[in-house]
Amino acid sequence: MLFKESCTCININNKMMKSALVIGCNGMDGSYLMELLLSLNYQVFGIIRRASSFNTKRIDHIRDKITLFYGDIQDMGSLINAMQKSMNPTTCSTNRLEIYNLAAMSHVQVSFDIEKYSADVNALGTLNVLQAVKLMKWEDCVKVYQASTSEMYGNTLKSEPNKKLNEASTMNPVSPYAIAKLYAYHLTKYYRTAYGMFAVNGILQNHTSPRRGENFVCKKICDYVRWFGEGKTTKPLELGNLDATRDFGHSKDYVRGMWLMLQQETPDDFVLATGVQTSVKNLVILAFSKIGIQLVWSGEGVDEVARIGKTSDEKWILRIGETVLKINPKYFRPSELTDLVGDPSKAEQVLGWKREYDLDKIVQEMVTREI
Ligand code: G4F
Repeated sequence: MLFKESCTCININNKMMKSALVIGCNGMDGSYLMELLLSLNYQVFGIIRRASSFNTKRIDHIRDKITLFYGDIQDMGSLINAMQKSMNPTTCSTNRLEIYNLAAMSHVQVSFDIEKYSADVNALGTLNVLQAVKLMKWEDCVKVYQASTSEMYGNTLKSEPNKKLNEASTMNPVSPYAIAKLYAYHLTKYYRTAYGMFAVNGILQNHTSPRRGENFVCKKICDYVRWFGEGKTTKPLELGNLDATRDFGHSKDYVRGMWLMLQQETPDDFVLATGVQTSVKNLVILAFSKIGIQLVWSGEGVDEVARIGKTSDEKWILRIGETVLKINPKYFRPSELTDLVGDPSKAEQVLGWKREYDLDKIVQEMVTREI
């Protein structure tokens, strides 16, 4: 049974358990965050959207430890219902419900095709969360985390080269996804200043893991390399812009940062990043190196291809020269965000946040593991 009728806050050693409600809990970040919260003895609640097929594979292993509500960020009634059932009104101000808003239409390229839906979910959905708290007068009962994104910066690095993006950098979004997220970012700040709500933005650079959705670039590349290594595919991998650079971190590190943001005395916004910039092309090179293949590149633009070059594994020797990657322009975006890299100094200094993964470790894990 998904639905739980009322909150029964458990008392361990006379200490009230902390509670958290994760909106969009069955995504990559939601699943790792709920694992973290359970390890910290939280009572964990989550909202999932109804779908015709089961969509809980990332959280099935913790299903008996959490309480799920059906809901939708576009449906304020369902948000209020879940908040009410997750909250303990008797300990409101001392034991605030932590609300993590991770619900989003999170694919940048797809947002060019479904512009209004992206705004409905990413912008107005966040309004629903914050307004629900205000209308119910729960400002003193909750802390809200808003999943903001480095996509909001757009191509700021073009005019500020050699810099890393921090909390003060200019935001100039270039996709429907990021424009909607910028609205939600400002709304979160506005609710903080206008209504004294504990509401914070985590401005996160691209983060990934074996649980990442299949159509994000790092997951797509690592899955391909694993399948190629296992002989499950012979067709070349097709990608779009290889020159784009991103700052890739691990979701597990980033959900720890989210949690830290809600443990502070005063609400504030923080960047989470690794500070390391990697091109999509270098990501491909790194992933193939994990199965003992060095690539040889030729051609330019849409004609660029990668072939098997030198190899440290004799199983590839007879396949040297085989094409393993080509460009498919369908993956180009109407407006490209070319470069991103973040500066996590504030999070490191104020939150004491420290990442445990570097890109080599992330890719090693993702090439080896499916989920
Ligand atoms: O993996 P991506 O689709 O992620 P993107 O656009 O950076 O967005 C992700 O990170 C953001 C934070 O910075 C989040 F807000 C957002 O929700 C999401 O999680 O693409 C990364 C780069 C892009 O430049 C894209 O053009 O890879 C390039 N790319 C090249 N070929 C490709 C492909 N991206 C995808 N998805 N698929 C390709 O075939």
